[in-house]
Amino acid sequence: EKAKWPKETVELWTRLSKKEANDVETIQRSIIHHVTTTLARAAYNLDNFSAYQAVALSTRDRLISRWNETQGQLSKKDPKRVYYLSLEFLLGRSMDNALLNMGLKDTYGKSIEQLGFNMEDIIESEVDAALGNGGLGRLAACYMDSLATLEYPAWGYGLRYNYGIFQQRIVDGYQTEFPDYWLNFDNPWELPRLDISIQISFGGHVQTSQDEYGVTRHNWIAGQSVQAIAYDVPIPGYHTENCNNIRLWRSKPTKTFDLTSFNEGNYERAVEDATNAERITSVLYPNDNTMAGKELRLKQQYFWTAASLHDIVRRFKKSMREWSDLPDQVAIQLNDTHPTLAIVELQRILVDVEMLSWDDAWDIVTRTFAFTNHTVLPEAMEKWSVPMFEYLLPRHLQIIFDINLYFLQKVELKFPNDRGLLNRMSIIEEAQPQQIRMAHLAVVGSHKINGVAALHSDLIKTTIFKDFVMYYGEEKFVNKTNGITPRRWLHQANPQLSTLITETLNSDKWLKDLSLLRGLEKKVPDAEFRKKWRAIKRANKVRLAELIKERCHVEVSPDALFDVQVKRIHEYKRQFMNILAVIHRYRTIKSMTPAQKASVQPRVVIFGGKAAPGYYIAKLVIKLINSVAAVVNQDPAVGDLLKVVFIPDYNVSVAEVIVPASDISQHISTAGTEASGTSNMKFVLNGGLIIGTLDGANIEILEEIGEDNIFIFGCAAQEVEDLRHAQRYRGVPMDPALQGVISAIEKGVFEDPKIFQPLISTLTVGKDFYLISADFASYITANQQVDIAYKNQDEWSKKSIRCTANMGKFSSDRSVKEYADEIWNIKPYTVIDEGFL
Ligand code: GLG
Repeated sequence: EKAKWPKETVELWTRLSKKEANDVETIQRSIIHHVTTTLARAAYNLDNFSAYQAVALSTRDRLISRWNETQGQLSKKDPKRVYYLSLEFLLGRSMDNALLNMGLKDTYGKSIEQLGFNMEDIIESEVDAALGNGGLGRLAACYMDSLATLEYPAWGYGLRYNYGIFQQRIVDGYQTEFPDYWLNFDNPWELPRLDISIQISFGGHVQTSQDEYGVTRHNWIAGQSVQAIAYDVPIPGYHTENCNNIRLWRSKPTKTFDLTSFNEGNYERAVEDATNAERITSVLYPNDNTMAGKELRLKQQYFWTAASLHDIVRRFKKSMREWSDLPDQVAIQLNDTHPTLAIVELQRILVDVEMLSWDDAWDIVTRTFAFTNHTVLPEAMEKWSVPMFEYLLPRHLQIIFDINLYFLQKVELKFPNDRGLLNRMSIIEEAQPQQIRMAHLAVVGSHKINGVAALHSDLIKTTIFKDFVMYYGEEKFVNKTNGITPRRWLHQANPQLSTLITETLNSDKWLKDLSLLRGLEKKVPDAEFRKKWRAIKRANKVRLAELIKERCHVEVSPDALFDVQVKRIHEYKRQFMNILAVIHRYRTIKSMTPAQKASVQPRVVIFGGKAAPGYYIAKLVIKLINSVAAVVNQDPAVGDLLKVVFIPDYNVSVAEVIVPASDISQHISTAGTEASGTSNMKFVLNGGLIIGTLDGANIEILEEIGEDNIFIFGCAAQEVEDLRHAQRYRGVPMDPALQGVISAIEKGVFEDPKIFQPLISTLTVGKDFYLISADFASYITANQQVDIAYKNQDEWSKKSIRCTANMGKFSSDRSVKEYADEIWNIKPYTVIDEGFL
C-alpha cells in the first residue's frame, strides 16, 4: 500500500513518527498528556495511584517504540527464533524494571519529583503480575529478561489469567485464600492485539477417509470452538534497544452463532456456552509441584499450545521455506510437561493439514522441541486420564497412541522380549482408566531433555528417565543449571549494594557479566569496605523490619540475626523442621540462667510462602508457625532473644524487600527433592549466607563460594533410600531432641495440641518420609554454628562479601547462553536504533 503513496505523504509520516525524546521536559509532557487525556483527570490533585498510571503509560510508550523497532527488524531479517512455552510467568512489578533496563530511571525520577510526586511511592502503587506459583514461573521471568538483554530473538508464550496466584491472608493463624483479580485497574504493561484471533477447537470426532493415493487421512470434526486473543507484554533488555515479547492468550467466545442452540431457540444455553469459553483463561491453578488432574486445566493446556503453534507456524510460513527447514528456523522449549501437547499438535498440523508423511513430520517435530524437567516428585508428574482426554481431543489421542506404537516398536527392536521394559517406557500407563504419561511423551518428542541443576540432572538419568537413557544414550540428557537475573535481584532490589559494587569495580559492566563480581574479593581485607558493606545490610534490615511491623505487628531489632525461609510451603521443603528447631531453641532459652542468656545470639526467624489451597498438611504448618509465634513473641523470658514472624502473602515484590535483608536463609529440603531452588542464589548474591542440605543448586553454590561460607548439614541424596528403609524396617528411634519438641507441642504449649496431631503423625517412626528426625541433630548443630559465626561481625562480613563475589555462575545470562548454544542453536541479533516509531 505504502508504495502507492505520493512522496509528500511518505515524508510526512517519516517526519512525524520520530521517537519522543528522553529529556525531563518531554517526559513530563508525556506524563501530563496521559493524565489529561488517557486518564481524563485534572492535572492537579492526583493520588499516587493515578500518578503511577500516567507514569506507567508514558513508560509504556517508550517500550512500545522499542518493541516495534525490534519486531520490525526481526521480521525483515528472519533469524532463527526460540519460543519459550510456559504456563507461568511470574513477572512481579514492571515499572522499576522497565525504567532501569531502558536507562531512564534517573530522568523519570527527576521528572516525577518536579511534578510533586515521589518515585518510591509511585513504584509501590503497582500491583504484581503474579501469573505463577513459585520457582518455575519466576525462572521463566528471569529467562525472558536475560534473553532480551543478550539480544536473542525470543518470544514467550503463556496464558493471560484473569486471576493470578491467590492472595494469602492469615486469619486466626490459618491461611485463607482470596482471588487475585489483578486486572481491576487495567494493565498498562500489555498491548491487546484484538486483531490477532485464532480459533481453537475441542471435542467432536474424527473422520477417516482414503485419499487418491490410497493413504488414510484423518479429519478432525471438532465440537465447540473458542477464540484465542493475543496480549503482548514487552520485555526490554538491559541497556540495549532490543525488546522481546511475551504473548499471552485470552479465551473469548467465537463470534459465530452456535447454530444448534440458536435453532433450538435456546438463548440461555448459547450465553452459557459463551461464558464457558471465557472461563478457560480465568484462573491460574495454584498448585506447585503437585498435579490436580482437572479437566479445565487440560483445556488450558491445549488452548494455549494450539494458539501458540498456530502463531509460530503462521510466522514460519511467511518465509516461504520448506517444512524441513522448520527446525533451522524455530526452536521450542517446553517449560515442564505443561506444554507437551504442542508436540502432538505440530505432528497433527504437519500430517493432517499439511499432508506430510508421518516419518517426515515426526523428524521435524523432534528436531524442534526440547524439554526442561523441574522435579522428580511422583505427585508432580502429569498424567491425563485417557477417557477424559479422548472426549476433549479425540484426534490428538489417536496421534499419541500412534507415537507410542512406533516408539515401542523401536524399543522392542533394540531390546527384544522385555515386556517389563515396554510397560515402564510406554507413554500409556495401563491403569484403570489408562493414563497418558506426559513426561514420557515429552522425552520421546524432544531432541534434548534437561534438568535444572547438576545433581537433579544426574538424578533424572538414574530414576524417572533411566530406561530412556539406556535407549537413547546419555547425549540426549543434559544439565542446564538455573540462574537468576542480577538486574532485578541485585540492581533493582538492592540499589545501595549495586552502587557500592559499581563504585568499587569502577564500572557497571558486572550487570551484564556477573563473573566480574570476583573483583570484590580484593576488598575482603579492607576494613573500611567491610564497614560500608555491613551498613548497607543493616539499612536493608531496617527496611524489612518496617515491613514486618506493618504486616505482622511485631517489632524486631535490625541488630538481631535475620533468619529467613520464604518459598512455597511443601513437606519436602521442610518448613516443619525449621519451626520444630525454633521450638527447640525456645525451650533451650527458657531453661537458661540469666548469665547464660546473656551470651545467646538474638535471632528473628522469618517465614513466608503460600500453601496450595487443597494441601492440608502444608496449611497446618502455617498454623503451627503462627501459633509458635504467638507464644514466643510475647514471652518475657525470651524478649528479643527470639522472635518469630510469618509474613503474609509472599510474592515477588515482597521478596525484593526480604532478599537483600537476610543474614542467613534456609534451603533445607530432603536431599534429592528440590530440583534446584533459585531463591538460594538470590540470597547469596545479596551477601546473605545460607544454611542448607546437599540438594539442588546448593551443591553448586557450595562449589563456587567455598565451604567456609556456607552451612551444610544433613544426609546426602544417595543415603536417602537407605535411611528410609532403616526407619521403616529397623525402627530407628526418633531423635531425642525432636522427641522433646514433640512432647512440648503435645502438652499444649502452643494452643490445643489436637490441631497439630495430623502434622505430628507424619513423624511417626517408619513414616517420616522427609527424614526430619534423621537430619534433626545435624540441623541443630548447623544452626549453632551460624550463631557462633555471626558473633564475629567482621568475620561474617568477610564471608558475606565472598558470597557475592563468587556468584557469577548463577546469572540467568549464563544459563540462557548455554541453552542458546547447546540446545536451541540460535545467535543474538542486534537491533539498530533508527529513531522512528
Ligand atoms: C521447580 C522446582 C525448583 C526449581 C524451579 C525452577 O521445584 O527446585 O528451582 O522449578 O527450575 N516447581 C518448581 O518451582
